[in-house]
Amino acid sequence: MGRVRAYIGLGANVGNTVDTLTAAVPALAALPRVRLVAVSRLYATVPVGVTDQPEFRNAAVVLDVPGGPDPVTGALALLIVLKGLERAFGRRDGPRWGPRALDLDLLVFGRHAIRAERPLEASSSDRARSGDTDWAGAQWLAVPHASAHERLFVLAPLADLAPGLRPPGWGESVATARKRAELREGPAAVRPIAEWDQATRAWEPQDPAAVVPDGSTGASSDKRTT
Ligand code: A4P
Ligand code: MG
Repeated sequence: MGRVRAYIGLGANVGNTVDTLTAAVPALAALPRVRLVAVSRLYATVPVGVTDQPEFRNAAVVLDVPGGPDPVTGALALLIVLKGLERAFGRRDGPRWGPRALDLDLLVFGRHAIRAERPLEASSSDRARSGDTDWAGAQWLAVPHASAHERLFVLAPLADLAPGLRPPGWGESVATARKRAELREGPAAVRPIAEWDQATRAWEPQDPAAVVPDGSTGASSDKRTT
């Protein structure tokens, strides 16, 4: 099927979150036949869902990945690798939406809308949740990610990378969805704190004075890695 643009959401709120996310970027780039295309800004974000937990750090990356023989197979192969990386970075059992060392969500896989049964290797280690009837959705890979459209902590970094992207089923662009989410959640919920620097391969703290009210930076910056 050729190559596909895959957008991955990164999140962490346990341990040294910035170090974890910074190390996760080259780990994603080093995956077989994967090319890292761009990295979003890093955001400090107020917890959503389970609110009584530490603040998160969130970001997103664009990867150029093998499409696989068909979209379902290609996306599942990528999900399995992402779940393996989560475990390698110390993710342990925990409640849905609870604290985690690293969360890697497959937000968008090209133009494909996918709903597929979950193979065992693709499940997270969060077995404690198997008795949770609300958790039935976890039996599936859903792409675009089921809650990406609603959440500013996903939409803000995604809008850094692809503001004009219209993921299948959304009926609007990422930039428009981000604006609506920001009206709902307020500008303080998701704050850009650093820009990816390809030279140092790390997020470098952002000058607060350079942030204009819509959350973007006044200066243009190229986050592309190639
Ligand atoms: N799954 C289905 N579709 C996907 C997909 N597109 N990408 C399945 C990744 N996984 C997908 O996910 C549970 C199961 O969903 C997986 O085993 C997989 O088979 P998970 O990552 O193990 O659990 P989760 O992250 O708790 O669930 P979910 O639904 O991905 O939640 P979210 O949306 O990731 O929410 N607040 C802030 N500020 N920042 C955050 O990053 N994250 C969460 C978790 C809650 N609040 C947060 C944040
Ligand atoms: Mg997740």
